[in-house]
Amino acid sequence: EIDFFFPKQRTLAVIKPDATEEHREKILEEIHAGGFSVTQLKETALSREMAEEFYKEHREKPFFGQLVEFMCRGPCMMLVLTKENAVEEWRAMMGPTDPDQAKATSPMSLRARFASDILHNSVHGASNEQHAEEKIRFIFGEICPDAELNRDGETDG
Ligand code: RTP
Ligand code: MG
Repeated sequence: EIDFFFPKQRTLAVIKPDATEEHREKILEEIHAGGFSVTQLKETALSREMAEEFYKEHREKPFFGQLVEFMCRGPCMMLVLTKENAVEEWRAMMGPTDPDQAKATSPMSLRARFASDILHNSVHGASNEQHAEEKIRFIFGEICPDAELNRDGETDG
């Protein structure tokens, strides 16, 4: 198995509460078609406190209140995606934060196809490898057995 020779990376993906059942299925299809392995999966309704902690980097932003409200209004699908360069590849698959920009620059991206506006934009992806590991630990509450796979290929940022 050739994968053995190349370090894999993990990222956290979230299908947000605005995604309909149909969107969810299509997003999951894209994930598999994109060659990601789903190594952990769970559906969770975030409490307000968890949503605040999850997006704590944005605490000072004017949209923070709305973002927290939105993220705990319904169930989220939480996924750990594993692939070489997973962080960057998943963000590319999502497309830009704002669906208008996504439609203009990457019309096949998930946000171009499924997001309704800059806040209700269907999917989340960790912004770098360190955030990915931190958020995976926060959501799944453990140090996952495959965490060691990351060490060799670790890069900052
Ligand atoms: P995410 O963290 O959810 O993957 O999204 P992102 O990196 O593309 O964007 P980020 O700047 O981290 O923003 C986090 C989420 O906050 C909401 N948002 N609303 N109203 C607004 O201007 C605004 N800007 C951002 C979105 O749900 C965004 O994904
Ligand atoms: Mg972000």
